[in-house]
Amino acid sequence: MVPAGGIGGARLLRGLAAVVGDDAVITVIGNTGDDIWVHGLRVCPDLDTVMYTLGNGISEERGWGREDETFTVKDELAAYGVEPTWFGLGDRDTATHLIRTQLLHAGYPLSAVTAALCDRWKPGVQLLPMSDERVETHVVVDDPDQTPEPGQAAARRAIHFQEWWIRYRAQLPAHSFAYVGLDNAKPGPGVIEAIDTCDLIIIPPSNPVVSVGTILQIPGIREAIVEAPAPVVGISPIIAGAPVRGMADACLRAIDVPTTATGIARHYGPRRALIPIGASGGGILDAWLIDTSDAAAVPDIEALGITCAAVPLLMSNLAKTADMARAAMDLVGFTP
Ligand code: FO1
Repeated sequence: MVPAGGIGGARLLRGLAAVVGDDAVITVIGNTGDDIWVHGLRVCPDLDTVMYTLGNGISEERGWGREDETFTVKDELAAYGVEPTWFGLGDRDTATHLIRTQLLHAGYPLSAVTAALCDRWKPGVQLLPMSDERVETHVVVDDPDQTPEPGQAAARRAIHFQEWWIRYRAQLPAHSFAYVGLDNAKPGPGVIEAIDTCDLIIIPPSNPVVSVGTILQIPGIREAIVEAPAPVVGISPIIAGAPVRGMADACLRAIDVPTTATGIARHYGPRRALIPIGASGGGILDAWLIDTSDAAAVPDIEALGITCAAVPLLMSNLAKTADMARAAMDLVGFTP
């Protein structure tokens, strides 16, 4: 089972699928906190990134949206002066949003809609939304439209994660994250069952705050992973103090977590406390794979009660990603 966000999670899944082969069932719990209503369409970026990446429709260059994409509709909307002009709505991608929006309006839950869309893309994994309820990540920032009076603190405003991420490139310092709708959200169909019955849990190199972190916020999911019978191995999204892609550092700063492989291991926490032996550590990790450039951190991470190894973590091609997936399995003694 893999709780995944966008690009990092999707790319790891390609390597994992190559290692375990067609007979294995990979269940992906997809982050839906990035989801947004745009021009009346429901857009689910992290679900679509997994679906397109594993269905071979992804734009490799962008890491999101479709290959061979055009943005004519986006440009026409901008010509009308319709906001949000900052959102990159692709023409091919719009077909996915139109179908999803129609099915949601017809009353189908997001899980059923996602399954229907995957009928076309055949990603080769079971893609389950973390929840069928709407949960949206918002970011509390200093209001960019207001200049504070001298000596006055800036007014704060919550903006949608996508506006912070795309329009402001996460350059507006984030004070905190708010998960709108979280209070009445429950795990989507099949999510807890997948955690309880799977043979291995891999925490992929997705954004630990707004992707994996959001999934763990859904009541019941984190608890299920802590108690899961399967081993849990994570892969660091931070190499030598920087995210490989994206802006996870801006997110980690907002929650006072160091942008280091060790910082995130500590943030996720050990599943088993060192003392008393085997007691719950309250965390989710049995093991943590870090990059060779961070090898000096292995002893510190092992001292947390988390088994650790350092291997090359750059997913620059399928073979290297497959090696990473194998190394993660080896670290917890799992053979597919
Ligand atoms: N990311 C951008 O940086 N710019 C965009 O214009 C953009 C549009 C977009 C449209 C559909 C979609 O599924 C994803 C899109 N993304 C875009 C990526 C999106 O912001 C993701 O949520 C992040 O990459 C984090 O996972």
